[in-house]
Amino acid sequence: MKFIRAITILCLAIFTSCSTDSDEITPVNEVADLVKIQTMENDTHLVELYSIDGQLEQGYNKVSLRIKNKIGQKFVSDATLEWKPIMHMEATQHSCPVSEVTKKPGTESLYEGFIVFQMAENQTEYWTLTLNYAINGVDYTLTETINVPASTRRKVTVFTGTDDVKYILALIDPSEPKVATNDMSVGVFKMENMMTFPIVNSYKVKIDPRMPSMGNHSSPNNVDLTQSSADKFYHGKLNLTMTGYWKINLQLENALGEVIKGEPVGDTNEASSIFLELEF
Ligand SMILES: [Cu+2]
Repeated sequence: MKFIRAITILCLAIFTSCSTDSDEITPVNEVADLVKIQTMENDTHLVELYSIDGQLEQGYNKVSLRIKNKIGQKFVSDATLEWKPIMHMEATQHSCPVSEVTKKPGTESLYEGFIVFQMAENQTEYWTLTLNYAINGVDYTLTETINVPASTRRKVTVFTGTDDVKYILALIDPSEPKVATNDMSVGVFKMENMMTFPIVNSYKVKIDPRMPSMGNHSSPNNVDLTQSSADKFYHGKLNLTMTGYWKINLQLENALGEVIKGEPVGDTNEASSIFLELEF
């Protein structure tokens, strides 16, 4: 009898605490720290595109999205999807480096990934984004024009190596440079064809930051970028000793340690043929 009473009290305690908890749950705003870029639409769904500042631009972009059912206005939590950006140029069409689109951990409805726009739109040439997605075994698709303006400083560089491969190298961090030793990361991709841009593995990105306006001085204690097995990007340290305009001269080394693009900076050579830019 005593045992049963104990169980009863225990059950009551669990039920009481559970119902108290659920009463207190307010819906989490999963896009609270994001800004909407645009809402795309087909017959069945609204797709909201987000980024940190509500814009896309030439270079590396982290993009989030959520899908809302037009009927019921509920967000979809169990979609599988892929995206395909296409640049419509006068003479040709091509895509760009992209990640897979995956559910953001800890959210119900938010999906995320990255897109590297190696070219900006112009008066006559533009980008579209196609989303192919499936919900409960039913396939859907949606395509809309997106705005990809040029970045003010060079955040992505496209070049051909001595191996005749076309590469795309994009700055990821620092996105907010400081007078400090900054964590630096870039993505390195190769152009397999007009539509496929896989990540390049086991290379090295050598960096030499310079201030052209101040005698082209460098900074000490920079660390060249090597590939992380976790995110497949290239990581190193970038020491910025003052604010202003910095040109980050680059050399790309293949897995054999051979430089396949870029030149060392010195007295007779003020810049490498490949570089990124920062100004802060
Ligand atoms: Cu293009």
